[in-house]
Amino acid sequence: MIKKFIFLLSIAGPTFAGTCPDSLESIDGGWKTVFECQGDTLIRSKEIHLKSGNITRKQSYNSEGSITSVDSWNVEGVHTYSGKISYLEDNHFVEETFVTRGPSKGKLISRDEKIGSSEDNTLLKSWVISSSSYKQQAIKHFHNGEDKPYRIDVLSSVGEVLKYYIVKYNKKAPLANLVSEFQAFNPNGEMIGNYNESSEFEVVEHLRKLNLDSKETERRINIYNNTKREPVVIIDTGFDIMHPSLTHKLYNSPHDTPNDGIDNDGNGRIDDSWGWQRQDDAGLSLLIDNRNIRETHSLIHTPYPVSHGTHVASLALRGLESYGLVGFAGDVAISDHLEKANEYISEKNVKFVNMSFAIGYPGAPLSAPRDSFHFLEEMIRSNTETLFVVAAGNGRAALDLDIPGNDNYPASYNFKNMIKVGALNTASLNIADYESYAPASFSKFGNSKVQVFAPGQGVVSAQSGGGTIALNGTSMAAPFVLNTLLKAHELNKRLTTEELKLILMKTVYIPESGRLPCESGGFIQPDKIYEVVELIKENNLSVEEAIKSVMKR
Ligand SMILES: [Ca+2]
Ligand SMILES: [Ca+2]
Repeated sequence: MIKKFIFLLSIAGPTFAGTCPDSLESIDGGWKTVFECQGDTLIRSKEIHLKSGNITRKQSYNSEGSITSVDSWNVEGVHTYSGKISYLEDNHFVEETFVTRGPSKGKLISRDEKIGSSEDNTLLKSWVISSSSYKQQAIKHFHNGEDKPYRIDVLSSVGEVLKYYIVKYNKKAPLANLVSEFQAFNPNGEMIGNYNESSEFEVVEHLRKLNLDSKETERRINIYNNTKREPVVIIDTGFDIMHPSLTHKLYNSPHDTPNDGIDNDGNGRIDDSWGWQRQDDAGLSLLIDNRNIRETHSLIHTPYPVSHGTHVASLALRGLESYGLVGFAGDVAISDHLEKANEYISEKNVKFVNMSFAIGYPGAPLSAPRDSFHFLEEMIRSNTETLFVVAAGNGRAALDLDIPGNDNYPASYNFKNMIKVGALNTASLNIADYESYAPASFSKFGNSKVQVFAPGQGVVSAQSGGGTIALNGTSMAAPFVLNTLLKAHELNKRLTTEELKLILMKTVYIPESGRLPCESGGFIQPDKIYEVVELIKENNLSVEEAIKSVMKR
C-alpha cells in the first residue's frame, strides 16, 4: 500500500520551530521517526517502517523549522511521490511542491502564495513552472476570490520579473480564457505595449497617428493605398493590425472596398479587404466586425499573451512594398476556416501562402477533426501555382518526419508546391558563422519531408501590443524563407513560384561538416538567391544557367 502523503506545515511563530525534540526517537504505530539535530536545532528527520526496516520518509529543515526537502518511499522501499511543503513568508502562506524521485529530484514543480490558514485560504499568486524544464515562466496574480489573474509577470529562468501584463478577459468567451485587452510594462512600470482587440480603427487615420515624420507617413499611406499589390495569405492566430510594422502592409483589396458595409466581391464576407477572422463564424461573437483580424490571446496553452501571427506576418513582409497581408485569423483546426481560405486563394489567384502551424495527424490525440485534414490537403493540392511555405513543426520527441508515425500536417504532405522549413539554431545569417549553424534542438527535420532550414532561434520581430519580441520556432523559419522569396520575386516578377523554389533549393549552404537533415541538405542563402535572380534578369540567362553560374563562384 502506498501511503498518500501531502504534508502541510503551517508555522505559527518561531518559538518552537526548529527546536530539537527531547527524545531523538519516537514510535507511532508501525513507524519509528529518528531526529537529527545540530545543537538545539532540528536539521533532519527519518521515518522508518518497522516491519520492513525501510526508510519511508526523509525531511530536512531550515533554522526556522520549515521543511526544505521531503523524500518519500513506500514500505517496499520504492521512491514514489512528491512532497508538498508550506511556510509563512511576509504573513503569506506559501505552498511548494518538489520532484522527489529520479534525476529531477529537488526541482520545484509548483508554488502558490495564499492568504489565510492551511485549512481556509485564498490564492493570491500562482507560479507557472514548465513541467518539462522546471523553469519558472510566470507569476499569476489574483484578486481576492477571483479565479482569473489580473496581472501576469513574465519570469526569466532565474525567476526575475522581465515584464508584466495587466490583462482583461473577453467576458463573452469565459471558457476560452481570451484576453481582449492588455497593457505590457517593463519592470520599472513603464508601458511598453497596449493591445485592445476591439478599439476603433481606420488605416490611414491610424498611420497619421503613429508619430512618424510626414515623409514616412505619406510613404506608408501610399503603400497601403496601392491596390495593385499582390496578396500574401498568412494563416495564423491573428495579427495586431495597429502595430507600426503591419498597418501599412495590410492588403487593400481592389475586390472588396473596406468600410462600405457591402460585400463588393460577393464572396460572403463584408469588407474582407485584408482577410478575416474565423472566430466570428464559430458562434463566438467576439470581435467587432469581419475585417477584424486581430490576434486573439488565449491563455489556455500559454501563461501570458504571446504574439504569433503578428510576429510571423511582420517577418514575412519585412522590407517589402509590393505585397499586402491577407490575414486568415483564428482556429486552423476548423475545417470551414480552411475551406474558405482555399476559396479565397483560388478565386484571387494568390501565389504565396504562409502556414506556420500544425494540426497533428488524423486520429492523433488533440489533433483536428478529419474534415480539417481534407480541406487542408485540398487547398495545397488544388492550388498548384501557389507556393505554400510551411513550418516543419516543433517538438521534443518524434522530430524525424520521415519516420512513419511522426506525421505532422501540413508539413507531412508531399506536394511540389510546398516548401517545408526547419529551424536553425540562429536568429540571423552571418557568413563568418555558417559552419556553426545546426538544426535547432526543437526543430522537426526529414530528408524527404523537410526541404530547407532557416533561422528560427531567438528571432526578433513584432509583438502584439507594440515593440518586438524574440521567439523560437519553425514558425519563425517559414516566414524568413517566404520573405526571401518575395524579395526575389519583387526583383523579377516574371519568375514562377516553381522557379523560385528551384532557385532556393539549388543555392542552399551545405555545411562542410555534413548535410543537414533535409531534402536540399542545407540552409537558405538569401544573397545567392538574389544574385541568381539578378543574373536571370540582366543577362537573360535561364534559371538553371544562372544557378550554375552563381554556385560555381
Ligand atoms: Ca467580400
Ligand atoms: Ca466592402
